[in-house]
Amino acid sequence: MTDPRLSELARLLPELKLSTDPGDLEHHGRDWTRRWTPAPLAITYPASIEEVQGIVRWANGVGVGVVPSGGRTGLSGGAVAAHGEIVVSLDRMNRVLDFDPIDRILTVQPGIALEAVHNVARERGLLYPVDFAARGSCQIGGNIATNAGGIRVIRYGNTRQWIAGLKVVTGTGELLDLNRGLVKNASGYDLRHLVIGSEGTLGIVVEASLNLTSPPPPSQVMLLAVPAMDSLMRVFAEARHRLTLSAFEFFTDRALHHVLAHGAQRPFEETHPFYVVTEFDAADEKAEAAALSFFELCLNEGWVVDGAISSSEAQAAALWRLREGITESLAPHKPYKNDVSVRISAVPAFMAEMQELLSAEYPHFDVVWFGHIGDGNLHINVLKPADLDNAVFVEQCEHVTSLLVDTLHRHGGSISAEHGIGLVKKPWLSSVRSEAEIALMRGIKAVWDPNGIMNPGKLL
Ligand code: 2HG
Ligand code: ZN
Repeated sequence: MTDPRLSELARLLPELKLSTDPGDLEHHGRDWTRRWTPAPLAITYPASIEEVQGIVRWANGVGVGVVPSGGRTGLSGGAVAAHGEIVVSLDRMNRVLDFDPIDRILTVQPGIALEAVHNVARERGLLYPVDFAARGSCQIGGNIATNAGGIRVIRYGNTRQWIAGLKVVTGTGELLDLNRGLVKNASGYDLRHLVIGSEGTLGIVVEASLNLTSPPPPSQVMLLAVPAMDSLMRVFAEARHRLTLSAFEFFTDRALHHVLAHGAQRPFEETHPFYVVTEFDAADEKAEAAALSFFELCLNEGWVVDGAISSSEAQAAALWRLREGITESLAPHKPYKNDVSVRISAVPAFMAEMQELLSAEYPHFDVVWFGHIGDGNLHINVLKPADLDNAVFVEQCEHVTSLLVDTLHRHGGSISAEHGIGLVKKPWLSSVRSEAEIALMRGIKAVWDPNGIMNPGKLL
């Protein structure tokens, strides 16, 4: 280790696992956004809160940026280390620390995978309800730092709703123990909620207490073929009225085209403009009958032209695969991603305006729409035409984003619904947050992280 700053770190924390191996720098220096070339100074793998504090104190002393690193499944560049930062990988801090059945609180280290949290909760007869396709790779610390959403927000809310307490190492290396699992705590600013969604810019989550809940009754999954966006809104209103929903997702024929090309099974013979995947409680015959009468109504009204309903877990999983496999199926086409939200009622007008703008200016682009339409959250992936130069593609996509920003502005929407601002959406932060809000955010950052070392360049 030739860098004197790293020798100093090794001297201060002799037990700390540290790597400058090029493979590790490459692996831990980036997330699922592939736009930046990783160039961290080194990767650290702390095994304790004290080691995390030690790293942050050292970084303040030598003026090195600190990039917290979880599963790095983010899509906004929030975990990229491209400027000689020290990466703090939480991979080794992945244990379950405590479970209290009276409180129904599970206390974990930040590096535990979301799927492992699901499994531990299930073994206790309970549910941790935040869920999305990256469950096997993403880590709870990253979920908290980004206030992760996903496919069950419609029923259970975002990660924020499930955090009973947090231990956080601030940008000065101080350890905060926030809320301690209390249900009621009316003692001033709730700093826990500042950390949730702060994208690693205020501190590092080093322990989390998660609220668990009762699992829902058995469910069914329905796939619906929908001829028009207005019909889709009617289907949604009716589903919400008649069923107890735990998900209401949509995708377009282009999305289906790509998942099928990636190996999924074709659900219907014909293709249709839109598809809905919805999951709802189906505890007994009465609930199943309600689902069928909902389907019949949609069919009779012409809002739906075809449908399939799961009658086993395997069938439910196969229907879910059509929606959850989309991101993976698009990856080889180097997609430029946008993740936006508008009020649910504004979705049809917003989408129609955007599609008109896109087909006028970029008729050669394959634009794939899908997402959590029951939350007003749409994912818009523009795929790179094979013959288009990458730099030109990115330039044109940034213009697409500015079209989106204008359209979103008219509909009161947001440029980031659940993926965060990170590096990718930073140029557009001021389109959704006022000058006064951004000034307050900067002020808060300066108090938590006076030397500006925490995840530098992200968000603000
Ligand atoms: C999803 O909902 C994820 O599947 C990824 O948020 C979205 O790939 C995307 O654009
Ligand atoms: Zn999503």
